[in-house]
Amino acid sequence: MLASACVGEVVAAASEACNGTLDDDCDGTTDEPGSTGCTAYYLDGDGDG
Ligand SMILES: [Ca+2]
Ligand SMILES: [Ca+2]
Repeated sequence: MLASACVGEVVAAASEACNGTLDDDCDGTTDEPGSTGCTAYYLDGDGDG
């Protein structure tokens, strides 16, 4: 399972935020491309660019 604050429901009113860990809108995908603050790439988790 993904680390998430979700309880098994899609939160339609929520927006995915690119925070690296959580499925903010509970759609089953974490930090999907197009999420708020994200590019089409995965977050650079270690910050080395
Ligand atoms: Ca999501
Ligand atoms: Ca997120």
